[in-house]
Amino acid sequence: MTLAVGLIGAGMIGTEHATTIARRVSGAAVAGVFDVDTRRARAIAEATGAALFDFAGALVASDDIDAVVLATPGRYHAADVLACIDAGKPVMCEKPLAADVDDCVAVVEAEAKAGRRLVQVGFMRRFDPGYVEVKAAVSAGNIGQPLVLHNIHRNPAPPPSFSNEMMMTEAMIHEFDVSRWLLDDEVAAVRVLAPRPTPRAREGLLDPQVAILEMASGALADIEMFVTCTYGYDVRCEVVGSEGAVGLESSGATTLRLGGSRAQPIATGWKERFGEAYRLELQAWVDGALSGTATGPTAWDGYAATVIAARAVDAQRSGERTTVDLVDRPALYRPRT
Ligand code: ISE
Repeated sequence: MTLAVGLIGAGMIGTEHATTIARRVSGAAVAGVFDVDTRRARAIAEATGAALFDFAGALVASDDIDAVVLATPGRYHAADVLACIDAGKPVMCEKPLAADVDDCVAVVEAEAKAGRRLVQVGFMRRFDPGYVEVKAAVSAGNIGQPLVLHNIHRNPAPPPSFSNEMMMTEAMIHEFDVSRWLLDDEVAAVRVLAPRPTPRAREGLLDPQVAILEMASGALADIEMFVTCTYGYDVRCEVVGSEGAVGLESSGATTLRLGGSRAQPIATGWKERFGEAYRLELQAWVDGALSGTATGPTAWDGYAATVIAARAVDAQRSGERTTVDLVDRPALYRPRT
């Protein structure tokens, strides 16, 4: 069977997902597309042979669509995710699950009520082969008890409208998820600090910023987010444990040794760095949708990351240590014993 995928949101990441599904994912085809900007939707329809829909609800309800990729801005996600759950259709929702914590709770409650996993959240770092190796080493106990996780997330330049809040809600949210996932732990409290901003930062933007997460187990995770680093797209991490450390270098598979120095290339952007992770993420989602056994990041993971981001924005404004509290985790999201 081929999974007929409907795409809602044909912007940069939606177009990337549609192209990946059409060319590099097996078992699926882009069957429908909707975007408020019909020009963008038409471009995808022409490239993939997908049908054009007049509104998102019609695409979700269509008998010709088996599953949905949601790539609109986060503030529009909740209504469409809830419609997919209602229709019993798997949905791959780009991060954040929703911009608002209450909307995330509504999604978690609706899915728990439906009694089966239909939502996967687009935390693609979990599919990046480098991150997967780090996770395997930590889970196997190779480095002993994890004590500190260092995360680095640098972008060459931010979009013009990028704000201090978006540092948390749009960018660091990846590391909020990575920290929970790598350490298999929840976040108990967050602090946010900022050094003097780089002179290259737009007026008013605190850049870089550093978040410190206290994990429930007693481990710490720090995140340096620097969106105007200028030199490249640089994402990496290191977990320091009681017996050793395991780390992930930026992107460099190749190393050049020349003239007394050693050099590795740094990616120029997210597509180059995480293109394969996006493909693996979509393949896992398609496989899960076809077999009825979803495995990727859950609505609960999306909810937890949005709560951490909201508390991090509070911490950024107040300068205070801010606690992070989650609602009770429904049985659907608890590990099976
Ligand atoms: C951006 O906000 C994203 O969402 C991308 O997934 C991430 O890789 C990038 O670094 C962020 O700035």
